[in-house]
Amino acid sequence: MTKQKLGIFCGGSGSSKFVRPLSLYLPFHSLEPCFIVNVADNFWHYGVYVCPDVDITTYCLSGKLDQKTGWGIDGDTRNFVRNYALLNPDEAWFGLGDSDLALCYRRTELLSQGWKLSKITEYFRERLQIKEEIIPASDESVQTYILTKGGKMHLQEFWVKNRGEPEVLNVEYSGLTKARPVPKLLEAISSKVLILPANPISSILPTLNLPRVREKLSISSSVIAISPFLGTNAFSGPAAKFMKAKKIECSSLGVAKLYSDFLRIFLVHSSEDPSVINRIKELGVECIKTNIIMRNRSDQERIVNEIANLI
Ligand code: FO1
Repeated sequence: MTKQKLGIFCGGSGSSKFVRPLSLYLPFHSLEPCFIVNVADNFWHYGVYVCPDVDITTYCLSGKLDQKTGWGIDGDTRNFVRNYALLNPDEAWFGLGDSDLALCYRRTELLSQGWKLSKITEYFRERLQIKEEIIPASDESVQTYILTKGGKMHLQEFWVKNRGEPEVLNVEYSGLTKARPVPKLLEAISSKVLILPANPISSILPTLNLPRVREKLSISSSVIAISPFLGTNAFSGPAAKFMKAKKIECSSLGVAKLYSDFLRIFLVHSSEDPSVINRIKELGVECIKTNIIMRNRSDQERIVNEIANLI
């Protein structure tokens, strides 16, 4: 039986818990997941091009992800960074494991031979025997910068080097006006779409704001999203800090407003405040309460089945 494509918007660690369960259980519902991944946290470090969200998704799907951190490869060694730190301690703040470095090194080689990021990601997918499509949102460079009292810094510098501590004044993207979505992204969102819980500002908006993406979602797609918030707390990462800086309510309601021009169904956690749910419904979005916290395999299967039934 032919399977229907489901375009799935992903970020990094926040979405990682959902990626493998979706790949395992969606095919039983005749759905073929296509993972559309944020590229706005990509950056150059140690002389290589690192694409954290693309790599997190790749490692999830190949069963290699370090589940404890939500990034990197399980059991990876750190010889490179440890030795680099002896020579250049100020720049050794990014914990790239040795096997992870090998992948980033190969990506850098292929980029220097003129390959596009989407082609390189496809090549890695084949080498690592991953069945599912992984679509980096754009082949062009898009960068997320965080404006703080101490100055402007790249997202990775804010989150990893400075441990997400500086007060955030604003979040800006560079390259977004010139970047185009890769053609496969537009194909993957032509019918059914799922947006995973991820930082809306730094992981989802950079993809949504690429030319034609929002327009295509509002015209032709049926879109379900899972909230990355429980009350006023984000499940992971600096989402609340970024939303506050952008003067957007730090809650599921704030996220629903960001997606309201195309969102059809929003899944929020069972304990979500009824007044928040009513206000989401007033936006014209169907809001469904369910347990969106995944603790074990049966939670994973349950959530994927619920999503598949809604689709
Ligand atoms: N996050 C950290 O908090 N500390 C790290 O040292 C770190 C290293 C790292 C290496 C490879 C990779 O693909 C991701 C890595 N991350 C690390 C995660 C990453 O900074 C963020 O989770 C994403 O960029 C958020 O979208």
